[in-house]
Amino acid sequence: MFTLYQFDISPFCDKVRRILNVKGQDYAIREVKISQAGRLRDISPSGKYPVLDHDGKRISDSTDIAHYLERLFPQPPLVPADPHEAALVHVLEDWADESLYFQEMTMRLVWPQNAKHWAPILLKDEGALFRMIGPRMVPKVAAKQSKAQGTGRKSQAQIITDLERHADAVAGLLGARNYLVGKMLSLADISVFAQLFCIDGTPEGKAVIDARPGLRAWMTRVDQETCKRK
Ligand SMILES: N[C@@H](CCC(=O)N[C@@H](CS)C(=O)NCC(=O)O)C(=O)O
Repeated sequence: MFTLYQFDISPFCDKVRRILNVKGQDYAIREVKISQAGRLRDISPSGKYPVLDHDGKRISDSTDIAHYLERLFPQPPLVPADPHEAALVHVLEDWADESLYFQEMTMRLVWPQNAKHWAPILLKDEGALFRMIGPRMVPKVAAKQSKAQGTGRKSQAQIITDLERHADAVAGLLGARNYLVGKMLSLADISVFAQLFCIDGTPEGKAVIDARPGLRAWMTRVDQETCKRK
């Protein structure tokens, strides 16, 4: 039995849900309140989510979870057997998790025009008081993390320029292919998709993706192949 401790709008939690879907595994979801995340040390010692509970064994970090599931359920493979392809998948996953993530987080939760939409969604399960004061706190907390990483020191125009380069790079990698690495859906597709899906949830990000039809077609394909089958 799998239980996913998560924040619904986290790209890393989306990534894990999609991996579980591809592997054909059922799971229960336990939504974690942001206000309690740092205190639930028995569930997540780092305070970060996703955490996947598998019959009482807890695995944190989406990459560790991905490899855990890959070992348990090798079919369909999300990490290619070929070492060159596996290396490319790893590098793309790490780029998505460690670079694209800060763009999505900054665009959704720091930029005031988007934070006013996304902060209340992030806080939807909180108590009334936190739902009232939280939307003003979220952009400040997110900005602190984003500034420490570097993205948050850039202007919105600079971040859009970076995003355009990233989008061109993903579109260029795809060319006329269906997937980022090799001929099959892989962890690279799911990881990059999960971050771009969040970026697509901002008007600025959507415009960058819409301007690249090949990228949009790939996003639709990955979404369809990784969503939960009814
Ligand atoms: N490398 C981790 C990153 C997870 C992560 O940063 N999760 C964010 C939500 S998107 C989080 O839990 N933030 C809470 C915090 O930093 O206190 C993974 O791949 O799971």
